[in-house]
Amino acid sequence: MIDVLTIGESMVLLDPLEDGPLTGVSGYRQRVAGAESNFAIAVARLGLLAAWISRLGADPFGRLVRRCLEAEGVEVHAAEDPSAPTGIYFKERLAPDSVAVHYYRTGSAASLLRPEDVPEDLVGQARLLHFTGISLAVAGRLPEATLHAVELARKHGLQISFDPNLRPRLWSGDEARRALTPVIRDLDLLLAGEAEIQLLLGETDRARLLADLRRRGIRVVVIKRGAAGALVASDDRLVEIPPARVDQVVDSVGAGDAFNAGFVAGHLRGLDLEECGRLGGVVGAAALAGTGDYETIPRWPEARHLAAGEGPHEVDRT
Ligand code: KDG
Repeated sequence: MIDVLTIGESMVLLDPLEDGPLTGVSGYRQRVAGAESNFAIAVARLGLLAAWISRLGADPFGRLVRRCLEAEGVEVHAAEDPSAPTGIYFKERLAPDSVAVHYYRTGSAASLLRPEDVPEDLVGQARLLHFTGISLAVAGRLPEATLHAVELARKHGLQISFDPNLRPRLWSGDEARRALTPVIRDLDLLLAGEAEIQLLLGETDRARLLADLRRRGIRVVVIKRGAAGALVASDDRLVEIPPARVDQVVDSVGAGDAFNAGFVAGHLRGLDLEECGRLGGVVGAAALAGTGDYETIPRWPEARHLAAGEGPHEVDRT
């Protein structure tokens, strides 16, 4: 049984050795990143079985992505495409919370993932499918493949979680609204940044926003509010999650994926909404501490400990 299945593009991340404009940096550290694989890695670190569906270039970068995910315990279901490359992107860290991204991913192998590449038997073995708006924003066939995975997940009775993950470099607000509004319905979990869900639904009033989401059949709504914490709403509960303690903000990219993983890991273990929110908060906060997207994410015992407010304890992060 797979706990969490996800689908999307991962890229080699060229992470600058220094902060500031890329015209001035002396070099890059090679890493791996991608919202859905960040999520899968974090879920695996939190002790659950995660699988990731994608497509990789038949190139050293594709091998690097596969090796990195497998080393983190994620089951990789990705064919190698001999005629399309693995995508690459650069981060440009102007400030910890102002990180620009530069993509070299047009025509990448992952963007060409087709519906028939999504193995139905694999979907049938999973408890939850997690997908994000990035997979629907990429030009190519990945959006179609992702929506097919969602259809299969419904057919097989999986829980479904979704994060809009708006990326302005991939599409405009209007394009995102057109594509994502129909997707935001009949979900078990919606995990969204406050500004992005307000933009997508054209509503800033909290009560009206939550009522709209309830009408759309969203069972649990999680609104991520950054330094203000989070709000978790279900049919009968509305819980304010205070912000987790943040020791250091080095780079905010990937923190949302980490929050999602903490929340979902708690949810799949049957924890109460508030505990799930606290787990999301501490796992998200941990991701802020490093320049990579996921490297500083804790393992389950440490995450539980932090969420219980007992303070950090030493664990092996290798
Ligand atoms: O959430 C983090 C992602 O934005 C990052 O890893 C890169 O997947 C990525 C993307 O498409 O922007």
